[in-house]
Amino acid sequence: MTHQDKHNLLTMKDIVKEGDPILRTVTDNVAIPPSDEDKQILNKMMQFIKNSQDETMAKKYQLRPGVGLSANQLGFNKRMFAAYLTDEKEQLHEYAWINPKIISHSVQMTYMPYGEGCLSVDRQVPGYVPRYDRIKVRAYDIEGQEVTVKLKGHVAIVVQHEIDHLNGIMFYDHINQDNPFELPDDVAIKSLY
Ligand code: UDB
Ligand code: ZN
Repeated sequence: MTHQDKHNLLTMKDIVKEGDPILRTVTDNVAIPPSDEDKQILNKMMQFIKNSQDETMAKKYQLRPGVGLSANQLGFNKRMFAAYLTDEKEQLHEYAWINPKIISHSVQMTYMPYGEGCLSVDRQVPGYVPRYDRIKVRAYDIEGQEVTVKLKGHVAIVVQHEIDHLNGIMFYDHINQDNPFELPDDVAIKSLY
């Protein structure tokens, strides 16, 4: 790690917190192929997530262990996000996606049994966040190549959470106002775990 890199590291203070209007903005599409500047932003976002999952780095820079980050969480009005996590089958998912779109989804829904949090939200918000169990996403990767990927379970939840950010939607917008642990009864729902 060079001196220069260190000062370019994203930390929690770079992350926009709830209340900032950028988190309620429907973000703009990014030009394809992405500019060097957009690629650099996306690479830094991915590095932040990886650092946050590295025990040494997380401790040193006080990072919350994250699995995804959208560009508007850094204040950029740009339609792109990074996600990095291993799924239920120990498969690694590493996505740096531009202009992502859910092109189809299951009727079946799912939710995180302990609810969701957010790197932009410094409080606990109890309640179930119903999500599609399976999604098919079309996006452009950092090289500007179109990709179509089918996802399910936890990684599908993460990608829906990030695409929501790009549409100005927060996870708690999906929580039932009257009873946070009530689920919609018009669809079959299963708990993730
Ligand atoms: C997260 N992390 O990064 F089930 F190994 C959350 C925070 C807000 C708690 C840091 C997370 O869910 N980590 C996690 C969960 C597991 C297993 C595991 C690590 N986000 C990302 C975010 O706010 N992006 O905008 C919130 C997640 C809640 C549901 C999907 C994204
Ligand atoms: Zn979030």
